[in-house]
Amino acid sequence: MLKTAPSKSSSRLITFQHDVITGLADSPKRLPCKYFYDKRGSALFDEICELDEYYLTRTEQAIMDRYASEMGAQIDAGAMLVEYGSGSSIKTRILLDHLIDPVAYVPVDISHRHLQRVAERLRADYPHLEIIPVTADFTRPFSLPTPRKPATHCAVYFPGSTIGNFEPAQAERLLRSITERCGDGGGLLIGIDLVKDVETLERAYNDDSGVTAAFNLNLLHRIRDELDADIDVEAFQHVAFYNDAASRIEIYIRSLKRQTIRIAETSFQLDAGELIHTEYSHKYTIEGFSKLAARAGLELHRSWTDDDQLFAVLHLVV
Ligand code: AVJ
Repeated sequence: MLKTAPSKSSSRLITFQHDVITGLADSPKRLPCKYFYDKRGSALFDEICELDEYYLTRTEQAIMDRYASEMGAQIDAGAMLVEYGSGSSIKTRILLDHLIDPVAYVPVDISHRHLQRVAERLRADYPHLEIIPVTADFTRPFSLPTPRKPATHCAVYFPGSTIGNFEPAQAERLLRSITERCGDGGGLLIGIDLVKDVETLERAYNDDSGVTAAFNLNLLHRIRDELDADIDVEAFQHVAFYNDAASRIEIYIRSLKRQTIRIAETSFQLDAGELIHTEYSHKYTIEGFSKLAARAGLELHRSWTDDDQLFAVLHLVV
């Protein structure tokens, strides 16, 4: 038989296994939140976005609906719009509707199949816009495609408070890479979740119907099914709370008993009550975020928020 390089999907699996084993070997234990988004995880996330408790998506969408024409006017003609973590590209549509002669839309997402389906629907709805999906983990270096019509500049759209997943130093590094990618004339349109009362924040990550819990614990299902791991997924629980000092929601998976999980040849011991960190969701003030962005070479140009100041969309320029 011919020897071939590992297929894309098998190398993805190797990376997943490597990241899981590295994270569980760490102390405290952790699992990267980017692995939430397999097919089921992406569907659960879409469900979260519909929850009463989860104000983020609805509020950001309302800001987009209300101000998309103002936002579109900030982005010069001839732009290649690159979206980081595009998911279902729902909020993007209103922006696309208001951009002046964009050259291409490049949704970047880690979930390959979901991205392909979304791109197909966009092509049907925007026949005059080149849609170039890129399957990539935007936290790692990746190259941008060259559109058929040359772009005059690159505008990055980074909605959804995804930046909140990163610790400030990482966020700064990611913003710096966006600055370098965009170059002069480029800019960033970014959605950030604002600091607010603890009750509202904690409710958003502990919904009554348990969708967020299922979303978090889906990570264990993925590890069990894709890595053929030995895990009693019923013996774990979702935990989410606000850390005021760090201005962030912290999400964990708690082991309900002392137990061992096995992945490939490696075993991991968990104590009863032990936490596996899965996600941070940082909350910012507009001022605080602007300072962070300034350190990465981006200057606040405009900001839009809702009447209750729950969420903000910022336009920053290089
Ligand atoms: C997609 C990162 C914005 O932090 O609110 C929702 C993910 N996690 N519920 C967030 C999430 C649990 C979400 N982001």
